[in-house]
Amino acid sequence: MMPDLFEGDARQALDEGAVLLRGQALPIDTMLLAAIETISSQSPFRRMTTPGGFQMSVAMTNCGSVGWVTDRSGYRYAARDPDRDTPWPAMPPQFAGLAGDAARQAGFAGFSPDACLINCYEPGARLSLHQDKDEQDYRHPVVSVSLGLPAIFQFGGLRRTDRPQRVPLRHGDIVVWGGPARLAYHGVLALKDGVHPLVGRRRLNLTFRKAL
Ligand code: MD3
Ligand code: FE
Repeated sequence: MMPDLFEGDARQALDEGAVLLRGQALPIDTMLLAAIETISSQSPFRRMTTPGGFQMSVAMTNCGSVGWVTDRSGYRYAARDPDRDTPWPAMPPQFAGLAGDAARQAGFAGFSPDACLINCYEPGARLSLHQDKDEQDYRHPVVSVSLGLPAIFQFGGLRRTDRPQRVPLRHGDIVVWGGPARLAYHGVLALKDGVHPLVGRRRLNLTFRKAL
């Protein structure tokens, strides 16, 4: 049986629970970019401060009923944009649809995200190795969508010291992280300079989560 052919068969297992859907967001890239433009015109990208007092090199915003934030008091999901004291922009239905489809293809039927963190990398920006642990139920996967300049993503094991693998993530790639991969350490190496024809001199990454 070859059920994967129904989905175009660009599926690649990176590890147990981690499924790469190469190029699967390409057909809707302009819709995603237009929606990110609208969202960031309402809740602009900003470089947040970590609890340790460092300013992140990645600029972030969110859409959805809650958004991920960090400041001197810690990391958390918040219902309001702290810079504007307003709710985050709503998650466009096409975003939730894309994330649900991707999760289903990776074996996580019924994924319904309530938060979408949008990361903006300019050349030199990076994300050091971390775990995503601020969500309530780790049985839900995280779905990520890469747009713009390519980046080297690294992901390791459940301990920070596990040697990470390096995977290039390109415009249109979707990755679903669930099961044993859900709590894997991961990060992004410093973005190399370049210009993407649609996105310009940056990389955008959407991560869909069910936080609550
Ligand atoms: C593996 N973002 O926002 S996406 C993050 O490219 C984050 O901006 C990166 O790590 C980025 O927290 C990586 C891939 C990713 C996202 C979430 C994960 C991989 C993950 C959660 C658990 C395991
Ligand atoms: Fe992460």
